[in-house]
Amino acid sequence: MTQSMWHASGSNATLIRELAVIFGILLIAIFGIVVGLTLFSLRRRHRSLPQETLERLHQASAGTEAKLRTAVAIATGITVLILFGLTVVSISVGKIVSASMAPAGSLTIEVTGAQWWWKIRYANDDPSRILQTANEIHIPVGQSIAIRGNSGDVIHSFWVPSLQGKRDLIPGQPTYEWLQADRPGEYRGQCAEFCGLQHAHMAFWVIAEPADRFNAWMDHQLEPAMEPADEQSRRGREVFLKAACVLCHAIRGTGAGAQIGPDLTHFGSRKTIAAGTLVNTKGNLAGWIADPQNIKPGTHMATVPIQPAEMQPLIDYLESLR
Ligand code: HEC
Ligand SMILES: [Cu+2]
Repeated sequence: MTQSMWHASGSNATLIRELAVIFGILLIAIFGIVVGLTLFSLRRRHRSLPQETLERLHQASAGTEAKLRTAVAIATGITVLILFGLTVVSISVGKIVSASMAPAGSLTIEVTGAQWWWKIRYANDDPSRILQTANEIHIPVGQSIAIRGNSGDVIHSFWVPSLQGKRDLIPGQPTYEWLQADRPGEYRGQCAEFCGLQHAHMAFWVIAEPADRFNAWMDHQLEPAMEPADEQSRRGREVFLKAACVLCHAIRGTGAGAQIGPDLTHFGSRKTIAAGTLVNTKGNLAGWIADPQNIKPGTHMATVPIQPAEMQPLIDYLESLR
């Protein structure tokens, strides 16, 4: 599914879409009427009237004046009523959509914006079930999800048009909201607050799936990274662990535990590379590691020199982290 507020799949998104429809239809209708009347009166003006008719019109002008005044008063009244109505509708939708308290018992997901990717953390009272991941949020369909937003650097904005309205992520000032997907699906989200050079390449996916599939995903993600299945991947892991990658990335179950960049424990299971910038394929991954600055100029991932012979094992290893 693409990223579109017209494909609403959650109650808040549906309200926002309905608001847009009401505004759209009403304003287009008014625009049509105004343009129509303008064209009509322009045509009438151009018709030249004989002298005697003009004189007759002048005499009738006292009565006509009063009629016109009433017409203008009524039109003004209607305008005020419409504006008032739209204001009330708009404010009520805004109030519902920006309600920050999720229903009790909701799953809480902490979303931290970073230039230019998303750190995702599933909160849990049981520390062994806290999950850290990046750029892809899985949620159970039909359940309310509390989102606790934060930022590590500048102001970002969390936005999944099919599921909710925008919510700013502000450094040091958590923001709260909740969302729910009524239908299973893959919903694209995007940072909606200009946050620097790669703002446009700061996307993510929300994947809503039935509870049993979500639970299976969760259980699997909580596990440490898979052991390399073959010699090639084993070599790849060595390459990763002795290169500078470990200064920024974590792969649970190995010695790599840095939190500067996205957690890569189950990187191979994600749809995209670098916050929705590239589809997650071996070829794209090779391009990304060889020259991240070329793909995403300004990105905070450094170019780490990798020997040509070591690139293939490294890629095979990372893609095997499903
Ligand atoms: C200086 C810190 C740093 C180093 C060193 C570094 N990375 Fe990164 N890496 C990042 C950051 C930050 C991102 C997020 C970039 C973005 O999306 O703008 C990232 C993104 C990635 C991604 C995409 C993750 C995703 O979910 O989209 C992969 C894969 C990756 N790095 C692998 C590597 C490998 C392999 C190495 C070593 C060869 C490496 N990185 C070295 C900081 C680093
Ligand atoms: Cu941003």
